[in-house]
Amino acid sequence: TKSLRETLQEVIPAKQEQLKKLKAEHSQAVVGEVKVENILGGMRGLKAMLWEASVLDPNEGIRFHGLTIPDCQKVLPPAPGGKEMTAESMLWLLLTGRVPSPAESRQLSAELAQKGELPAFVEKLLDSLPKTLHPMTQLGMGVAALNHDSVFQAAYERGIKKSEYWTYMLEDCLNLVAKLPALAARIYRNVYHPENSIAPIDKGLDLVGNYSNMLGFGHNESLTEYLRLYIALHGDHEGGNASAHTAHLVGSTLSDPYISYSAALYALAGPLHGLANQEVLRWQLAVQKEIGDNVTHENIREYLWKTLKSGQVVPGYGHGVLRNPDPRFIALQEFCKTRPELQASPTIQLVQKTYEVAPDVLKEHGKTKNPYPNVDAASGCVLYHYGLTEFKYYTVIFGVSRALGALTQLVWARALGLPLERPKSYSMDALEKLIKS
Ligand code: AMX
Repeated sequence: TKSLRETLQEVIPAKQEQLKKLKAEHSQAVVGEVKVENILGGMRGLKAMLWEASVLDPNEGIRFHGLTIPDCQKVLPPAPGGKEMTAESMLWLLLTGRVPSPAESRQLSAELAQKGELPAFVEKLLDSLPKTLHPMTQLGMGVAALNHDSVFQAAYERGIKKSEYWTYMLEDCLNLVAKLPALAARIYRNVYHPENSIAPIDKGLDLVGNYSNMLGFGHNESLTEYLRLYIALHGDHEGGNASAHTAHLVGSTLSDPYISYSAALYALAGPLHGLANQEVLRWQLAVQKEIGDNVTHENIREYLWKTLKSGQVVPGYGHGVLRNPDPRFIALQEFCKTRPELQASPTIQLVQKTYEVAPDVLKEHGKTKNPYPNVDAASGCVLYHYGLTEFKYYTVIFGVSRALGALTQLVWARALGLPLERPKSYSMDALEKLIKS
């Protein structure tokens, strides 16, 4: 059994060599062109970023180091006694490109559990915040405050060689992943259940097992397994999405991982990105409130049109890159099929029924390039069914997860010595001049 650090040390030289070769042999190769529509259209489709851990294909969805979601479900080790891949297994894959053995995955679980407690001042900071402050705002604040103990920042101040950056980054990134469950659970407890105490970290449990425990749902094996799947699946979605890109951009200034990821969380908090799962549930509950539990396809069609005609987007549908149903959505739907109690839930049935109607409505509406569901169309309903009903909190769970990919890239960016990110911008006047010249 190798440690994560040893494994990374083994794989980094080959990647550094690959980058060197790309620079030396292909620096001037053309892989696309920049059109005015890219500049005006939020850089959609522009091939302009290096991101190691995953690549998103518009039709088949995400692959993590070449592995599809079903591949990962087959090969990534679950928690002892469980079936779903763990966050640690996914993190190991993302960081190293290798599938960990069960022993390696467990060893990482033990390390994270060891590092999982929050400094007292961060607990105090969270406890002092008003309950009415959005949980995502609180999460970003807590993550930023953890930079008090950044080993990268301390080492940088001391003066270290560029080739050593990644080792300190890795240390910070593992510390942050380890502390996210305690941070996120404390926010949940403070905002929704101040009467409850928080379970201590169990050194024998995996990261999400502990998270579920600290949230107060540890007794619910189904929910814990769902959270494992959810957190592994949401871990990375290549580099251009707003949260991952933000972490990368801020990190490129050599900010430490805590403040880089804090910035990313505030990108995730927007309704077009991570807040969509909260919006989906709000939409579903509004439908149920108006129509009751026996919602027909016709009811849903009418409701979808009502949403669209009022100028709003249908949350959980559409995507910046995907052009087919999101395989993460499919994987979560499949999870529901394995449990009769989930199949009987009106909220979960509504997700399925909406899926049967919405693509045609969105096609007829004719605006979105992708009329199919993204992961957020399904992710909240299972949480809701199992009693995690505070949907303002859902994006926090996404935020716990997205750290896996965003932090992985920070380690790689430093291992590869990637530069400060600094694209060129133009005013409309300057752009017009450029077009004429
Ligand atoms: N309902 C209604 N209209 C939609 C739509 C939807 N679900 N998705 C896209 N459109 C509209 C856009 O608003 C845009 O309209 P405009 O021309 O009037 O501005 C037009 O269709 C073209 O948009 P697009 O190129 O298909 O999408 P995009 O790349 O600009 O945006 C996304 C992608 C996800 C922001 C968009 O599809 C959306 O708003 N979806 C609903 C919110 C959502 O589910 N977000 C979660 C995404 C996944 C995630 O990050 N978690």
